Amino acid sequence: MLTVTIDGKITTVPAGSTILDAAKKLDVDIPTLCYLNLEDLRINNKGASCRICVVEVEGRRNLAPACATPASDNMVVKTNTLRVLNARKTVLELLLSDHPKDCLVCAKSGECELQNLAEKFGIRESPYDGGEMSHYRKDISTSIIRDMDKCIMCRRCETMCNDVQTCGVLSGVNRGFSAVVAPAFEMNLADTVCTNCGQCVAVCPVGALVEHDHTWEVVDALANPDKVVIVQTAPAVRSALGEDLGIAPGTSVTGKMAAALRRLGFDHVFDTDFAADLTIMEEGSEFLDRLTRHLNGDQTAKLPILTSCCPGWVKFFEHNFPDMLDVPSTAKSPQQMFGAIAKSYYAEILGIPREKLVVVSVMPCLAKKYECARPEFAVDGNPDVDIVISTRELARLIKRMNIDFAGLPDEDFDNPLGESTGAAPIFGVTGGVIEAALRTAYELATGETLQKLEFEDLRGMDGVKVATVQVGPHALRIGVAHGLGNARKLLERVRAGEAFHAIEVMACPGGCIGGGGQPYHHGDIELLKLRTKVLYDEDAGKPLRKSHQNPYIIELYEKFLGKPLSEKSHHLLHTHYFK
Ligand code: HC1
Ligand code: SF4
Repeated sequence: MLTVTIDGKITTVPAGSTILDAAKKLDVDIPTLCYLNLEDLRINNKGASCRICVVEVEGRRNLAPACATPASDNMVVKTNTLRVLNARKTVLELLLSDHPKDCLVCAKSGECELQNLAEKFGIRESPYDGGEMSHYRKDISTSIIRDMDKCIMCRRCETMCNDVQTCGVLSGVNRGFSAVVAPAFEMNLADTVCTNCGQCVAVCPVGALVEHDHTWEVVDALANPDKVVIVQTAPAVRSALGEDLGIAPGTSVTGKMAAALRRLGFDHVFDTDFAADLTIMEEGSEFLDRLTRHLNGDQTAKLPILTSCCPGWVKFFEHNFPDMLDVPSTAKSPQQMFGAIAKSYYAEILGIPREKLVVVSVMPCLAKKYECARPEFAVDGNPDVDIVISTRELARLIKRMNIDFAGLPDEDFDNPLGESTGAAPIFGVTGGVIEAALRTAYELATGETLQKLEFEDLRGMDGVKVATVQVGPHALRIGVAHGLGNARKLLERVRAGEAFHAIEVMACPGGCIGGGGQPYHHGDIELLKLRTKVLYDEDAGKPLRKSHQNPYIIELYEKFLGKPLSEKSHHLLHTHYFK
């Protein structure tokens, strides 16, 4: 261990630690901008490019960046000398001299790390103002808006896109005022292999990368007397929405969320969790069908089955594994199953044409905005899901409409599309979809009651998890990956011939709880663990915990779909993939 003194306080840290690690241990605040390190998720931006974290180290002539300078034994550090403060102030003034001053209308206002530091350092103008500035056109995709005039070249997005997600879309190009982080040939994101995962947005410290906001489309729809407007909320939203509305992290806000959506004026408040149960019925049945045929020697029955509910992952495998498009499950995602059922079964119940119904989704994810716009998810140009807003956008809408969220009572979802079992909320956590599928597949395959519902080997933050699960006579080899880089590693193993029966992939680190549309986590891994706990607790507290027990799913099959994998189910609930 190394002994380090910072601002007169003494601590010990293991070899390999940085000055910043030691400062964190002592609760000494050193400002950072480019720094990002979520160790459990192997996310580490090593750029050390912004130099806002400089400190004085006794015996050294130059100031040292705390995030990239290794601690050494008996090191003495000062973080708040005049020299340090002046250096940080200059860094901020230089950054601000090439940064638009439109904070009033910036999507990141209030959450911008640069704005917060400028405030903290009392910067009112920059002596470097008035010189040359960078100018780029805005790049607007269905999911993401890139406004590179605001980029501070911290390169967090690049690390995320290339090292963590292995998508290779973003890289720093050019020099001086032309320097920018951009796709190849400065193409629009929508024309690249970008998966819309939104993880670059999740880590951008400023307003250079933000979600494409669709809240005004929702306000317009709600004000239209000719429309019936319904809403579905994804599993992970309830684990984090409260964070943006003054409620302690780690608090489930499911009941308050349902109440708020009702106050916003939605005609019916439903739950994607209902469709998650439906997904298990279809995907679980597809898995058992493929497994049985495979065991009977049918070469066309491909294994492993891959989950297909994450649209970032779907676009990733379409681009990167075009030779394996017959491997993923054909089941649509819960979001799209919900839309298809709402605009057929539920529109029939209401006795209205599908065009009169507006389906709004609240998702932790930015790729869901892209997913609902895919042409195959529309009938005669009318989409199954009309508008997607993120968790952050819902919080914004609740504030805009003056709803006292913390003071709301807990309310239930409406039925028939609002009921769910415990298998559904865990969809929002890495490993949860496959755990939910196994609960149902086990009982359907064996006819026996599953005694222990928690599959501990499939839980946790390891990037790739592999476990063997006994289902009757079959020892099933299951894989789980979260983050697209981990997915790539696992899929390469499959391509190389390693045998698996089923694999779950979620594009975002931690699963949807860490989605690109969730309240900003600012690199706090503990926050992601708290969100995970909310969803596991919600599962544990439900009276029914297996999808096939959901009474409204049973009714949907009896009254409308027939049975899983029926012709009608195939037509409404399954899809195909494109090269
Ligand atoms: Fe997800 Fe899913 S779990 S993809 O992560 O399968 O977004 O929460 O809604 O569709 O149910 C996201 C979450 C979500 C779908 C479900
Ligand atoms: Fe890369 Fe995901 Fe951002 Fe697209 S959305 S640029 S894939 S990190």
